[in-house]
Amino acid sequence: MLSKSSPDLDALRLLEERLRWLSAWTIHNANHLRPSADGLKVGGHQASCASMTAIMAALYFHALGPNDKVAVKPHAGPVLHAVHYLLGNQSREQLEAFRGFGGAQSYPSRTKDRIPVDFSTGSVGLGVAVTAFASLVQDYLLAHAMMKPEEAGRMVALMGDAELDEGNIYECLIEAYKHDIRNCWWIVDYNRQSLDATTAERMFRRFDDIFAACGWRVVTLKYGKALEAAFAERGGEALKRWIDDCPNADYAALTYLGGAAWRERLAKDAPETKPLLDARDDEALAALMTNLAGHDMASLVEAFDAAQDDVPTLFIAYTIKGYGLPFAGHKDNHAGLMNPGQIAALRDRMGIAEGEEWEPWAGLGGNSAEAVRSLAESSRIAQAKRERPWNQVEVPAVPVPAGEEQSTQAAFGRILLDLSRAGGPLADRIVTTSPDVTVSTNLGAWVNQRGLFRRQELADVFAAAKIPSAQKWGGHEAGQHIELGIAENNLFLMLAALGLAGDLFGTRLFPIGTVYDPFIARGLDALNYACYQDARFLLVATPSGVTLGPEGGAHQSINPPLIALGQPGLRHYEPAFADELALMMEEAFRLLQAPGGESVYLRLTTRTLRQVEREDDAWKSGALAGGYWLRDPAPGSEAALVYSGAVAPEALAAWEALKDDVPGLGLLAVTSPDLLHRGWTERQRVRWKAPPRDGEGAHAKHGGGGPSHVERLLAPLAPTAGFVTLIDAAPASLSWLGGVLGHKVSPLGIERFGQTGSLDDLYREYRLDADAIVEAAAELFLP
Ligand SMILES: Cc1ncc(C[n+]2csc(CCOP(=O)(O)OP(=O)(O)O)c2C)c(N)n1
Ligand SMILES: [Mg+2]
Repeated sequence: MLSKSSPDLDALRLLEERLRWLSAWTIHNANHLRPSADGLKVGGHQASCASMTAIMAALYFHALGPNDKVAVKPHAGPVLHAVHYLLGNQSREQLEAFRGFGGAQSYPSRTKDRIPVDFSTGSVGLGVAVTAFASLVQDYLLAHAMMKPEEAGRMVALMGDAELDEGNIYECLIEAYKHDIRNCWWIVDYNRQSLDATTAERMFRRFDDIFAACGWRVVTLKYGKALEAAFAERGGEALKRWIDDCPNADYAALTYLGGAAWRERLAKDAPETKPLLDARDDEALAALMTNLAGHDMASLVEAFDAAQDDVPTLFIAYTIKGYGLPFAGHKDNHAGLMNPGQIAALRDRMGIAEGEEWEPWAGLGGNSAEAVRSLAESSRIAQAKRERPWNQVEVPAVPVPAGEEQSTQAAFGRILLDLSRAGGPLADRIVTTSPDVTVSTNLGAWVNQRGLFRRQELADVFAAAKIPSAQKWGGHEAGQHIELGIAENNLFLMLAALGLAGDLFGTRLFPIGTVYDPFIARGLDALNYACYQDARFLLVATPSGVTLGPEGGAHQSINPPLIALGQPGLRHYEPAFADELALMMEEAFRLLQAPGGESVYLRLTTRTLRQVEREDDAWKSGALAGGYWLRDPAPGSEAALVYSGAVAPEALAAWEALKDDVPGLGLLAVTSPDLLHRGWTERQRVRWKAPPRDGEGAHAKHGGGGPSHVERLLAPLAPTAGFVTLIDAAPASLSWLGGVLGHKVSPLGIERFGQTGSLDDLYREYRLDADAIVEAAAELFLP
């Protein structure tokens, strides 16, 4: 263990000061020095940064190993940039452009920042929880010998205490406990302030209980070494008692007011502390009272060194928001910025000359500078192997399940079963996961084949007792299905972590998550979070829409296709037939590992449909690009029917009914409203000659130089033509198609909550049946 006088600690303290300075200066520069054309406040969080510079110095320059991965509290992003600036991984230009176009990001971003960022953060709580799921993924890879034990590391979350209010933390804790996760540290910057004010003390000690109940070791880092020494002095016990009883708001306010205020208050509330007060001037008293362990290097290093086993550990590090800055402790300091006079005073206090603000080691004497630099350079994180190449897996042709009548959900289960039986590298890299809907989304056959993943053997009690069941339910290390509890938010965090396995651990996995379509909404922010950091996964949502019939209104999804239209990084396909689904799954496996690829969302149904006969494969490229003519329109046709997914039979029936009265009537199958829309807007972007936006390279091929796919599809129709659109979802999912070439549209779809009933009842009630289509068409096409 390191002692207080160890030179390492002194160097770490200097590094801490440097992080505090550079993070404050980066934010100051962006707000006060960089020219602002629009007069907007740039922002940044100097107080939130200062709150955890000691924690981050101890972590990055001492505790972290080369395989450890960290999710950094979003508003401490500038500290992470400062760490990498000191390590030589970050440029001054990027720091100068902090929060500017193309500069260092406000919140750490895996995809946009130029420094190594293990997990993006921003939406509080999610970046914390994803580390627990990453620990589970690491265990999965170790168990499957897809990663060497010596490459394993610790998954670390640096979190604000307000993040402990997010429900997703507790959903995650429960799931993590069930899976017995290891090698995970969560370090709470326990400054007892959130954005608006100080936080409620009624939660004191409650967090400890909750985490301990879920199998975590809780390490509370409350008093720094100076305070602990003071407790041994005369009056020390009274001081400790007073601190322990002090409400958060009072402690924060006194911190802000400083030494004289502490003295007055302690003299009044705890007169026994007089000897302690008499022995210190105001400045020393203020330093003592803010010597919380989260700012005390010796305490931090000691605590991290003492937790070197694999037990998941919560460190509650007491801190002061804005530590060492003029607004330390002020309840409004969350977005507070030092004014030019205050930053100049801080610079002088740090011994940094004017004009040398960006110099990494400015103001340090020769010996100190050398010690600090060598500590930084020798830190294990400095030698991290950050870029890990990984192999691509060959994607075999995905055969179409046989059967004249089948649903896309049944076909999905069948395809996975066939893939499993055929074996091979792709099947071995598939990991399925589901929030308690494994059986009802048709993953059962796959799970029977491949088993549940469990680090400890899980006996299949029913099978052992010879109780008949179609479903095997035994778990072992080789299993390839991760069964989750019902909390859908965890599904998306699980998919995020699985979908980053390549970047984090050097092995690409092919994660497939299944969920009921309406409950996507339950995990929407986590889904967005997964896409934002370019995790790759296949999301299979089934059943969907009112087509699930008697299941009723509470389970009927209406808006997921609109969600998909607005979600970058997620490609929506809505197949009607098994051959479309097979094609899309094959494409998805390619996309999941393609450098410019993305995740895929398949919206499926339990409705059994008579399959269409194909004359050739010409439909396939269109189906992958978002749509194809199931019945070609005549050139110059005045009319078409347009449908997506499960309502194909109604569209076909209406087409049969109308084709004689409306010559040249086309029938367009839209397999992806999402892709058609993207292609259309991409084309506009090309016309405007704007460069592709960040992360959208994959879509460029749908626009390119020529007309987009949707423009080509609609081109045969007469400019005066009209079409009816039909989808078991919000009609706006397709109605926009009229805007592409200016056609008239009559949109059909679901706009009200559903109810129970047979398909006939429901399609009649919600106007999805052939009669409704014919009526809508009559309005459009007939004079
Ligand atoms: C989901 C979500 N809600 C709200 C916000 C806005 N926000 C940013 S930080 C924060 C609270 C910060 O408190 P804490 O986590 O304690 O961090 P501190 O700055 O005190 O270290 C809030 C509400 C957010 N980023 N994400
Ligand atoms: Mg806080």
